[in-house]
Formats: sequence, structure tokens, C-alpha cells
Amino acid sequence: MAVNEVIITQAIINRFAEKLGTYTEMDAAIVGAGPSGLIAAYFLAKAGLKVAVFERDLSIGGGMWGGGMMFNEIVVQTEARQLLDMFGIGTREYQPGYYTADAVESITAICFNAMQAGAKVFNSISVEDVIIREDRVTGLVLNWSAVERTGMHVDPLSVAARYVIDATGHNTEVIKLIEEKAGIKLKTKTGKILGEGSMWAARAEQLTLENTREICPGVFVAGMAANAAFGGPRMGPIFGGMLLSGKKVAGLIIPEEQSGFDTSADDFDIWFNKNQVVFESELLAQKVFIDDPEHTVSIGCGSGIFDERLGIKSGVEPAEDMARLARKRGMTVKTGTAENIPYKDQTFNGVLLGTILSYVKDRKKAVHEAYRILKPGGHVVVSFLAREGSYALLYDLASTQGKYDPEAAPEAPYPLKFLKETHWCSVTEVTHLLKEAGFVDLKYVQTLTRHPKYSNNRIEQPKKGFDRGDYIVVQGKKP
Ligand code: 48F
Repeated sequence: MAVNEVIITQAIINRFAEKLGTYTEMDAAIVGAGPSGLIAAYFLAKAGLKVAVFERDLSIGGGMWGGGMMFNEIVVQTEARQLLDMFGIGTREYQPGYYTADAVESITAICFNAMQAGAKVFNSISVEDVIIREDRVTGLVLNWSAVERTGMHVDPLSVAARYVIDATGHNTEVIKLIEEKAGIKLKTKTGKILGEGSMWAARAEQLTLENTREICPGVFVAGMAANAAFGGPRMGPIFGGMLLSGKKVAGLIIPEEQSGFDTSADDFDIWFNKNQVVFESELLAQKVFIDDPEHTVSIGCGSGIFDERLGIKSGVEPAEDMARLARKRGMTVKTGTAENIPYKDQTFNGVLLGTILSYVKDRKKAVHEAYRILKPGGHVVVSFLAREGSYALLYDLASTQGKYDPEAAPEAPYPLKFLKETHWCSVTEVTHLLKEAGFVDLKYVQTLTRHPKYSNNRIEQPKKGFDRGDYIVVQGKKP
């Protein structure tokens, strides 16, 4: 077939017009196709939101392509490596806690996954203004970057968005426009952009997550823009904070009714998506004691959200909608309860009772069952919200009052509907249950040692003991 130039032209014009036309109204508009913007696009699109990314450059990727000083390798920490794993990006441990990945492989895979999930990327388009109605940003004003660069006098076009994410990196371009042109007070200490501080990788990585939030009605900051807006330092070519920031900002935006799921099984995952940092802290604490995931079974595995990251492939779960989600995550799930585990005696090297003792009817039986299916020398791992901790107290108070105290509660508190019929176990109670069933050599780690209101700001490394943490993990050995 001899191809015709005019048909090629028509195809491109029509298809692009159709694409941009579809995105004149959307749920979330992301400005900047750097790592934080593209990760946010992935999670938002996956949750079923209509999301577009507008990128000034011809190429996507922002600062990621260039690694450090154009040495195109990046470094990520343990917590963020999981995100790269999720996209099939190869990582190598350089030293404990430091992983390297190819910068080009990383950003292309992230972008590919975001687009496959349904996000659209519009490159060579700059955001030159915002639309504001009643002190809320309701849309973006776009122009070709070539127009901007050549300084031609060409009027822009506008699109509407329910949420805007400024992921423009060091320059915080969208926020600058809002500050300069609209005079909207930002949720920073001064109400203005605080500006980026000089290099301090460790602090910057922590602060990026903390600073990822809504900065004025309808507008969120992610990635380096979050630090630049809230006065955090820069971090250089370590990208963990960027990736987790993208995930966090998506979690803050995804409304429950639009998550693409409607069962309470998914609500559970949605809550963890909104509380990504809490999730990572709890996961790190569980990891301390999960030493043989391949031969461990997770009892009451729920949607498998933790097990997937722990590498546990076997689960037991009574709720079919939860089990369905866990199977989607690649687990083999048997229907059953903690009180009647459908496995023979001495089957596993490890049994995880992940935050389920608060929900099971017969805790004693559940712990005995865990003991039964363990091989001698095997370990049970129990995680729970300690009854004496502030999370449990906050939940109890909210249940009694029928609502959370907004001054005390975290930004996205646990839905009250999940708090019915819960029994928070104390450390004393869990210790007693484990010893009574025959477990020995009990070991404890704790996490979530900040007030609940602040626990989603910074990932915590687990600490030995149980005297401060709201979330406790205990390991016991079957002799
Ligand atoms: O800077 P960038 O990569 O943002 P990020 O996701 O990641 C920062 C890191 O790359 C690195 C770092 C350490 O980890 O500090 O710098 O926070 O990507 C920002 C993207 O936004 C585009 C810009 O071209 C870049 O690709 N951008 C900036 N202003 C505009 C814009 C604008 N007005 N309109 C459209 N795109």
C-alpha cells in the first residue's frame, strides 16, 4: 500500500484534537511529567480518575533522565524500591539501604505504566496561568511551549480540573502563578512560597513526604515542588522521596466513591493508599520478623496488601471479596477463619496474624490454631494496634462520639464503619495469649510513635520494645 501524506496528516490532527478535546475537563490535572507527577498519574488513573499530565518539555521525565550530573543512574532507598519493583524496573543493592536503578529504564517504565493505567500525557505544553473561581483553582491555562519560548503573542487555551497537582520541581511554577496573580493565601507558615533550601539529602527526603499536601483549595504539591513551596532543602539524585510523594498525593486525592471499586474490601486498601506512610512504617515493623515469607501463611490476609510486599504467597481469609483482591495480587487464598485454619498440623515455618486479633471472635482459639499449623522451630508473628496506644484510644473515642475530633485526628482517619466490633488488644493480653498457647522467646518491635495526626508524615524505622509504639509486632517461637 502506498501511504498518503494527507491521510497521515488528517490522522494526526484528528486524533490529537480528539485526545485534547477529551481532556478539556478532567478530575486531576498534573503539571510536570517528572517522577513525582508521573507516579501520581499512575495511581490516580489506576483508581479510575480521569487524569492528564501537562509537560513543558518535548521529553517526559524531568530531572530523572539525568541521574546525577548526567551519570544516568539513580539511587532509591528501601521504601521506594518497592515501587520500582512494582513496575518491573531492575534495582541493585549498592550498600544496605541504597539501591541503584538505570535512570532511563526507570522513567520510561513509570511513564509507560501511568499511560497504560489510563493517564494521558501532553508534552510540549506549558501551563502559563490558572483559572480561579471563589478562591479555588478550577483549571489551567495552556500554551505550546514553543510559543512561550519564542515569545510570540498567541493567546492560550484553558482546561478544567477538579484537582491540580503542581509537580513542576524546583520552580513550583503553578504555585508561583497562584501566589503572584491570585494572591490566594497558601497553607505555608507565611502564606507565601517559602523557597527551597540547600542540599541536605536525608532531611529533604523526609520533608518531601511531609510537604506533599494540599497547599490551597484544590491544589496539591508533590515532589521537589512540595519542598520548594514549604521551605524544605533539596536532595540531589536520590529519588525515593519523589516516588513516594507521587503515591502520597494520589492517595490524598482519590475519593472513596471514585476509586473504581465500591466494596468495603477496597475501602481498606484505599485507606492505606491515603495513609501510605503509615503503611510503610507498619510494613517495616512486620518485616523485622518475617524471615521466611515463602513458607509463611497469612491468616486473615484481607486484600493481601501487606503480604504482597512481604513476599507471602499463602493466605487464609473468610471474606470472599477480600480474598478476590488477594488472589489478584498473586496469592493462593483458602477460605477459612483464624479459629479454623484449613491447613494440616505442622505445615508452615511462619504464621502471620496481621492486625486480625482485634477482629476475631475467639482470640485464644486463633492463637492455638496458629501454633498447630506451625512446624517446631517455626515462628508466629502478631501485629496489632496496642490498646494502650493513642491510635486505639482515638478510635475508641471517635466510635463513642460518632465522629472524629478534627483537631486530634489524622488527615484521612480510618473510616468509622471499620471500627465496629473491634477489640483492641493490649500488649499484656497478646503476650498472655501467646505464652498460654506454648510460644516462647517472645520478641517485640514497635512503630507509629508519633501522635496519630503526624504519623503519616514520615516513615518510621521500627524500634525494639513496646512502650511507645501505637503499632506493635510480636514474634513467638514454637519450641
Ligand atoms: O523537576 P522534575 O523532575 O520534578 P519532580 O518530580 O522530581 C525532581 C527530581 O527530578 C530532581 C530532584 C531529586 O530527586 O530534585 O530534580 O519534583 O520535573 C518537573 C517537570 O515539570 C515541568 C518541567 O519541564 C519538568 O519536566 N514543568 C515545569 N514547569 C512547567 C512544567 C509548566 N509551567 N508547565 C508544564 N510543565
